[in-house]
Amino acid sequence: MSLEKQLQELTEGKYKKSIKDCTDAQLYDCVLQLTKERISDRAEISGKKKVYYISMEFLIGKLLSNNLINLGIYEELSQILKKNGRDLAAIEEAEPEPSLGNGGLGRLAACFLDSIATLGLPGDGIGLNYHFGLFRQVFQDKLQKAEKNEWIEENSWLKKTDTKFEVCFGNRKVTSVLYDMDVIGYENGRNTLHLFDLESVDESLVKKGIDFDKKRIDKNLTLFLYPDDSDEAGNLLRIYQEYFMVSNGAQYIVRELKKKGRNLHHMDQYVAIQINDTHPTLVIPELIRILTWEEGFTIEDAVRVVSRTCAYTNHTILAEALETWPLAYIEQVVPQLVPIIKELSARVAKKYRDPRVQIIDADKRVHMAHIDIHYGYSVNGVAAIHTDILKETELHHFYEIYPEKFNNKTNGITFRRWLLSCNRELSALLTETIGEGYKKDAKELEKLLEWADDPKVLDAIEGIKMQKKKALAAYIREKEGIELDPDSIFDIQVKRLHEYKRQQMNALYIIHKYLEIKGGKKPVRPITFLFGAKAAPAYVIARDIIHLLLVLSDIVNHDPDVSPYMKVVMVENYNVSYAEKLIPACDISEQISLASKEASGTGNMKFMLNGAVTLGTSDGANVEIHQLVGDDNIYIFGKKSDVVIEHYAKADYVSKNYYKKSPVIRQAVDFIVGKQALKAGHKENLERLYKELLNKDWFMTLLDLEDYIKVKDRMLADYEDREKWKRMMLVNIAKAGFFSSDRTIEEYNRDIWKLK
Ligand code: 26Q
Repeated sequence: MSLEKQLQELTEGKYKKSIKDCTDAQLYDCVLQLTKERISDRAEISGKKKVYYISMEFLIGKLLSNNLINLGIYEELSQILKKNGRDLAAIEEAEPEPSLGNGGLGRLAACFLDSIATLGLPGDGIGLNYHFGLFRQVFQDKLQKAEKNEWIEENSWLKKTDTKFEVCFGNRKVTSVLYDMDVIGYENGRNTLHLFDLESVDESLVKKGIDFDKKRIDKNLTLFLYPDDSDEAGNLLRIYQEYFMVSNGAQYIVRELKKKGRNLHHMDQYVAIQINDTHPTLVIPELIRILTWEEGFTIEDAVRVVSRTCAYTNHTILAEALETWPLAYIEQVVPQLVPIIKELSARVAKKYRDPRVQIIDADKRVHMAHIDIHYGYSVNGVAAIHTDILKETELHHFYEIYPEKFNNKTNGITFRRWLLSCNRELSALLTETIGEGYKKDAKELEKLLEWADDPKVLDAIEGIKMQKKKALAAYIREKEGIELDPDSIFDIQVKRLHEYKRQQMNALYIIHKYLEIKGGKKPVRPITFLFGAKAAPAYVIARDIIHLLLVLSDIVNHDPDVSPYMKVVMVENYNVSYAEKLIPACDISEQISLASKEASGTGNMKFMLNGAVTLGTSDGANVEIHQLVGDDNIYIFGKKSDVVIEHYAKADYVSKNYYKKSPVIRQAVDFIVGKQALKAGHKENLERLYKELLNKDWFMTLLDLEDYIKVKDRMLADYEDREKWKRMMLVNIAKAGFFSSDRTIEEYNRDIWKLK
């Protein structure tokens, strides 16, 4: 049936209306239905061996555009709607965004599912169906407030299945229900994301904000996703969630193997399980439990085959983010796993005396990563520098035992979402210039280098950037009520709020600029500073930094001496959809984490691909971006990771010394508790932040501040050399091919999963 006819039948059947007469919401509902029907025609990807990507987070974003693109019907549908006086973009606005992830780790899982299906590899996701996901952020009185994000509608991408499992906790038994979402490859077949839910979940437990009765496990288990902070991580509920996920996942995998008639003793020939950070670690003892208790395996056999099946990815070296749980907690939540964890720990203790590699430590805490490393067959970091640091410092003692397990898999992003979908204009220009090949083979983007001196192509890239800046300005006018000048430089920092990511350093630069302008030193061209970030509700300093940014936005934007030259905007509830609008409009991409702390970063790749130039430290994948584009096409500043690591080792960084030494630093820091700021903001928050910077500054903001100011000023000046800047944009786009998640997944498959 033709696409138009199919849509017509749907609108007539469901709403007794023509395409022209439906509301946007009704049309969205019909297009959703149509897309689901088209997806179900696609063949399921199959093969002898399958990967299960287990993750507490899948930050999938809205799915309509992506699914239409991957089905190859985006353009056609867009034309049909246009002919009927309708606009696909307006219809997409009606789709709610699921917030099933915190940030990078969850978004990576979503990009990986897209690439696995695109490459035609059999691979499913296993996760949880959080009813309210991560909280929705609103600003009140210049403070972050958390509300629930309701995203599940009557008709959605979720398909309820008949699959149910029982999950036993120490004090009760619960039943799960499985919801599936199709994952469609780009011009390829279909895999599945399995999201487990609690049958007895009760949304009415949530009263106001995001508060709910933490004790009602049978009702609350799948209500919310935990924010990525360490303060609240001690909560038992997180362990309940983790076990609920892995128990369902393990049961699902074993059931599927049996259905296919596979010999479980050879599980590793049919299945690879990729453990996304330590959060799903309990899948290892859970599988061992199932195999020994229910399948009659000896413990030897169970341990052997599970260890050959599970592989672990590390996403952080922040000590405070590494999961360790008191054994007593695990005893309370899943007593049935305790004898197994003790056995696994005893085997390690028998072989290795080093206390640093034990599973259960002297304080009776269980180190999740240690289970993964001893009882998995692969350990990977997510960028070259990150993997090197793991080997040399953080996990050095493990590297000495198992050098063969360690490998690097530099992260990637799916170009379907982060180029074809969010920047159709740029993608059309690329197709016109270098052909379609880059859509399937991202390396072909390098062909663009042949046009590096072609004024027509360079101007076209610049023109598209302007178009995207105008579109963002219009969106921000509507959403935030702030007017932006598209001729100004758009400087953007969007990512989770964390001290190591150093949004506070960017804020200090803004203060510095503000004071310069007040002193009569006007920039040649106005600058727009854009931020987007959620802070974990229990992370006090992170919330204080948001407060400072909102205070600065108020002061700067309302100062008639200054606002013609600079604006500061902190967008509310930054999420995937917002990212898709911000990233294509960016001139300067802020990637300013303290060297050694950002495992990889993936936003940096998205900005580069869309023609932004990076201002960054030698951290995470910035290092590889630098190598690819060369010194002339990136702005690197700040102390290198070896220097930073040495400061930590010697504990010799004293932020006050930097404050005392430099008048520029002093002025900027003092502004936080100056008259103006205190008038616009809250004393308590601002003073706390001020003291933190002066007395602690754990992530060494003041160490790099002067260099940051210097390099950022040089970058702003270079922006005026339009020929140079346009060329930098082009080189960044051309060199971004390496960061396609298709490349990353090919490497996972080649080195770890070995599916085909
Ligand atoms: C742990 C225990 C209890 C509650 C929550 C958590 C928790 C949840 C989420 C801990 C960490 C996270 C998320 C981590 C994350 O997003 N890491 C990022 O992963 C990206 C993909 O590899 C990297 O690019 C980023 O550098 C890294 O910060």
